Amino acid sequence: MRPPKGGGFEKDDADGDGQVTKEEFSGPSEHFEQLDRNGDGVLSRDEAKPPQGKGQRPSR
Ligand SMILES: [Ca+2]
Repeated sequence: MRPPKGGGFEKDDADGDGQVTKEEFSGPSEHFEQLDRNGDGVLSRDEAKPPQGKGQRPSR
C-alpha cells in the first residue's frame, strides 16, 4: 500500500501512473481545465500540485 501523500493528486491518480485524467479527477471539470495548464487533457503531478514557490526568497 502506498502511504497517502498530502491529498488530492495521489488519491485521484487511480492507476498510479503519475497522471490524472479527466475521468480520474474528482473535482469539477472547470477546476481540471484550470489545472491542466498545457491543455493535454491530463494532469501531471506538477500541474495538480504546483511547487510551493510563493514566498521564495533569495538565500545567498
Ligand atoms: Ca496537462
